[in-house]
Amino acid sequence: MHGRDASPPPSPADRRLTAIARHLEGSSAVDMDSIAASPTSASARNSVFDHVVRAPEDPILGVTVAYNKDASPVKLNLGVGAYRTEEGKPLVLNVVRRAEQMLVNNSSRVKEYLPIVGLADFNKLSAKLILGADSPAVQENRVTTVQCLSGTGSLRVGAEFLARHYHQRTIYIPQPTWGNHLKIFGLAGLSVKTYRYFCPSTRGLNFQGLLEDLGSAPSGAIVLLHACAHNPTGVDPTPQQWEQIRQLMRSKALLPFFDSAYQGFASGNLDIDAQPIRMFVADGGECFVAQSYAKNMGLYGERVGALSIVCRSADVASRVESQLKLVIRPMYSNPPIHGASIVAMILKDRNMFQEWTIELKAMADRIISMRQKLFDALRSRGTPGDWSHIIKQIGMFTFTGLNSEQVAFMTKEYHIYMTSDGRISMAGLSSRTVPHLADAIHAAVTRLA
Ligand code: PGU
Repeated sequence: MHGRDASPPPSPADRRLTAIARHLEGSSAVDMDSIAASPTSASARNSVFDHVVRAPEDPILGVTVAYNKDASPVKLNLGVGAYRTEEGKPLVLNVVRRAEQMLVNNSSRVKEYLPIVGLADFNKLSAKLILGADSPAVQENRVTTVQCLSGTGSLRVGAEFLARHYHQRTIYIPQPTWGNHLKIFGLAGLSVKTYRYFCPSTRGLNFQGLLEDLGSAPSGAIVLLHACAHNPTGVDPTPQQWEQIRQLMRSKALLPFFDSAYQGFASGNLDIDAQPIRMFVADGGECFVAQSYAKNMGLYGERVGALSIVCRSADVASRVESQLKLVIRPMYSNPPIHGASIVAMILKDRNMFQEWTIELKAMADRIISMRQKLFDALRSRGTPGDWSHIIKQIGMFTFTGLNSEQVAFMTKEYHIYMTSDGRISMAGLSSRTVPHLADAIHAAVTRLA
């Protein structure tokens, strides 16, 4: 076997993945032959990786990298969707601290590997949290839930499963959407298309465009839906619009894949924010849900999430789970134990659950109060334009309508960091920093109209 290339020739799918990977790295195709043939002496040939092109920073996480390099005392990071207190500090929930303390104090706890699908209690409780405690699908064992690496990992495992086992390889994602969706689904081997979602002139939902695009999607196509608090627009369909979307999708056998990264952050209520998903599950059809505990439990770096696949029978669900294990095992073998243990403890204990919902509501309320403060501050400055979308939009973000030039100006002159599409993480604002942001927006829109 030595010296022999054991890998089979690349398939068309492999070649497509390589092309996507190259594109994402920001490099064009590299001519390997010309590199190998060039008459370079051993000493001048510095590295076998000399041809590697520097990739651009991530459009969202790269904002924090730039922010960290800025020495200004007034700098403000409104890029990443991560909650901050009124003092501008990251928050660890009291209930999370309490759960961690209990875990540490329990000397019978060990650090053995979890099963491939993760912590059983966590999975069961996560399914109930998103689908409802009395969900018939859960009671009939028609749901398979696997613990994954936060929302991103849950989306990726679901995407890989679909690429292997689903007959339709096209997924429709909203335009715009969280930037990572395109990469997650594309690299899993699915063909990614978009459906109209946002109307820039009304700064609201383009419902007609959405219905038209989903209406002309091929039968069976997968549709990525934000369960609530759409990122980056902060615009969600109304319950009546959700019902119309459901009817249209079911009539065309479109497969719903919900991304639930903000349960509890939109309305402050976990059940209300899960309603769109529950509508789809209630009709008995299939449904995918990726859940993240990054925001609603503040467990960002613990990477805790779950993928649930709702099936039509318990038998199908158990076969689907057996295949999910084959997806997960060669990726990361099994998920981490600590964060999932915290979540399971909080979801299981009545008092802790109650404490969590109160802390969650307080986070959601603080964000809502920032919306009003920013809106008032712009109005009192007489800033040109209609800023009512700041108070109408929902969840962690405001999609301001500021263009990339105005954003660059605010970063340069005011040390305010945000994504270039004009998205502001409202959770990063405080009463103290609102005037600074309002000054910056005012200057940007009056100077760079
Ligand atoms: N889905 C959506 C809609 C999201 O906004 C995010 C996070 C995720 C999934 C993934 O979250 P996990 O941390 O993997 O659970 N978006 C944030 C956080 C930064 C990022 O881009 O990952 C954001 O600022 O958009």
